[in-house]
Amino acid sequence: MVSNRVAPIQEGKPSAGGLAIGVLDALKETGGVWFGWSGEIVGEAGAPVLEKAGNVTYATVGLTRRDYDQYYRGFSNATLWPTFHYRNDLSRFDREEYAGYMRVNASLAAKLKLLLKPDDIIWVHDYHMLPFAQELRKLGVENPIGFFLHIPFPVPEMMRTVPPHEELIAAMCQYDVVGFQTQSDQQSFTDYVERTGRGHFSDDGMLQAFGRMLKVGAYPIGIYPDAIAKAAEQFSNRKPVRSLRDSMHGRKLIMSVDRLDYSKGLVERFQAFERFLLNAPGWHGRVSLVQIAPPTRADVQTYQRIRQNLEGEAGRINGRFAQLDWTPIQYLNRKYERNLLMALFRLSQVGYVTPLRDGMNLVAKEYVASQDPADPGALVLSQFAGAADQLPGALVVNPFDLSQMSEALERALSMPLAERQARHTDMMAPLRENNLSVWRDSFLSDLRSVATATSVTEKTVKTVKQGASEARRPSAKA
Ligand code: GDG
Repeated sequence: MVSNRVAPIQEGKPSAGGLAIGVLDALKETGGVWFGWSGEIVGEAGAPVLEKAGNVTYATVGLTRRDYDQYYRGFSNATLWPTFHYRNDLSRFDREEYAGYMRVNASLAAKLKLLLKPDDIIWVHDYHMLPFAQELRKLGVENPIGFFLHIPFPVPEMMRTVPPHEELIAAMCQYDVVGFQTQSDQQSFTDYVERTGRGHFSDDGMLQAFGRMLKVGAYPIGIYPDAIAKAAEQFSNRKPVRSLRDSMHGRKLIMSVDRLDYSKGLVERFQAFERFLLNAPGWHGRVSLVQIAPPTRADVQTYQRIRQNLEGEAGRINGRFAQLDWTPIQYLNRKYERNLLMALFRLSQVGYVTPLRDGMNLVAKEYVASQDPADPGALVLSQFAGAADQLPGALVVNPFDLSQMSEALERALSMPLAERQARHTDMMAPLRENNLSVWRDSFLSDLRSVATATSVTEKTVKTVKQGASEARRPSAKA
């Protein structure tokens, strides 16, 4: 596994971030190496440091300040992240940052190469590493290399706002398999390649582009719903959960948990809750919204702005509606232990998950899995989260429509038990069917078979070409 950030998650330690959760859970079962950045800024980037925990070996390297600024803070998080989430108004392009992004990919590829064995298969994750396979190929690495994008892939018009878009797409075509969260992300990618005339699909469904043959597919990431259900139940009596329960005095609870990111639609969510309080005065004093939002990328400027904005909105709305014994919004800007979060989900009556764009959104899936089947909460979910395709029992909303979100909150809070149970059952079935192992195994099985097919084709092509040139070559006798 290769990703920008390697998170050596120790059990019980808080960690926010969907990629880390997914990759670690998927790797723990099979064992393997996880290669990437250690999270440290160093004077000079050295060789990978290896640490083994269970059957996973963590191979990490530091980044210099310049690498961090250009590759991570710059091109990855100030150009690609906003554009891929349809916020090109927040995106900036700087040639030097792009050069830094390419340079770091090349240097990480060279470091990984030192660790590679001939039969390794390499699975690369996310937007920080679009050109990683291309750099490995330049070094002569022929192992199968797959890529999975955890975030949305934008429509071609949006992709073209990133100046080096064509180089990036060409680089992505150096992988053997390119995977997306949803069919529509996959479609956006293939639309780009086909409309620019840079590739076409052959009869066997493989994409031929930029001189390579690759498989493009949708592999929606999952969770382990039964393990989550168990953890949620077991942690239900932990002190912080009990304290929250006691402080609610029988009030209903709406729960939201997100990294503090503008793509998660937090401001709109607070405003829709405000609209709900305006429209439904009967609920005053009877319901609270708890928003947990651990900060991330705090040194990227747009993230500082969203934080200020959100704090302002929470204060304004609370000032407007709070009573001496009731605070409508509890806004907590910190991380919590994972299992505790699941228990908080179980305690609440509504999961309120309304990103403006999201590759998948694991919180929505975790919310459903955490519920008590005898008395489950209802889920209000944005239509722009990949998870909306997979959770048929959710109340799906447009996060830009505050009135619709306000109505959905009211409906969720008043939903009869039988309907909540039916919706919960409808959602648990697909969560079990498409759990995290299915995501991992289907991706890896495609990667193995594509790599085998490609190497057979290449060998055949080589043999045929050799045969042909030998036939043309005049024999010594002649
Ligand atoms: C990216 C894509 C895609 C959150 N706060 C805390 C905490 N979390 C955990 C959640 C969940 C994870 O972090 C967040 O995952 P999401 O999927 O919701 O969002 P991103 O971090 O943006 O993830 C996303 C994902 O990758 C996987 O492919 O679904 O679309 O953007 O698991 O529970 N965990 C702990 N404390 C917290 O305070 N322990």
